[in-house]
Amino acid sequence: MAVRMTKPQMINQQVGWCGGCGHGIIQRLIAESCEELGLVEKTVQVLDIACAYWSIDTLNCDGIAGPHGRPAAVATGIKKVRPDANVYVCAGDGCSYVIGLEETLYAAARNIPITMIVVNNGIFGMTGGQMCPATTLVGDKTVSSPYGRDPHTAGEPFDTLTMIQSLPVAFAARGALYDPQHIDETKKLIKKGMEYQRDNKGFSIIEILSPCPTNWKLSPVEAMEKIKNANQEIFPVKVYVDNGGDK
Ligand SMILES: Cc1ncc(C[n+]2csc(CCOP(=O)(O)OP(=O)(O)O)c2C)c(N)n1
Ligand code: SF4
Repeated sequence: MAVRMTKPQMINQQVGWCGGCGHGIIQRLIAESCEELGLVEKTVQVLDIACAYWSIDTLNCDGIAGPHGRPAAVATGIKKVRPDANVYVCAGDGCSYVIGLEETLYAAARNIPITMIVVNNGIFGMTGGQMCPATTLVGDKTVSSPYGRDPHTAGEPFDTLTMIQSLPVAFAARGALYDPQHIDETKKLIKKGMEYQRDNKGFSIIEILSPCPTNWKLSPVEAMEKIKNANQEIFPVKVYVDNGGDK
């Protein structure tokens, strides 16, 4: 049966991302989730100033950009004064797991009922492709690890969701964008995070393995293959916590 795909009303025409970037796919999944849950009018997107920021023009909803690394704290403040709002963060792995790791962990530790969407592209995209200490794979070449990440000098990447797993959160999971099935599964994760927020269950975090063809210096297809064959080996696609906040 043929299925006619239409653009979610929540999406404007403007886009700022490079060709083959995963950010645009993620915005579609967010828009579809908000629309299907009837939450568009209540949604506040909280963005980081890195590549995620372009969605300030892409989505028809309220939005704010925090200083780099601080969107979890900004979203916490918004949720405190607007408990009825659908407050979600969309930010990179550098923002969420490096400079802003403290903000992310404390929002999780306090089980603040916000939804955090972390774009794990394994690099600092906006600033030109530096190594992301939390997520760049050992051996990956970046402008700050031109011979490949060396674990003896730069340490190993680490899985932040395993830290969050020990905290009293409602939902923590990782999705990926490398094929339609995983895109579909990732949307279900985002939607569940927003449902848990709507039902005041607690903090949810959805990390998404997403390509950055520009800084990985790969074609869009090669970038998707790298996620499938390499990144998901270290960062597995799975649900870490699903307790609806009932602790
Ligand atoms: C306080 C502060 N430190 C550093 C920067 C520079 N800076 C901007 S974005 C960024 C990292 C972006 O990487 P990530 O958060 O992973 O997002 P991406 O662009 O890859 O989506 C850095 C280091 C800044 N703007 N402000
Ligand atoms: S630099 Fe990378 S993450 Fe940023 S818009 Fe381009 S492809 Fe996407």
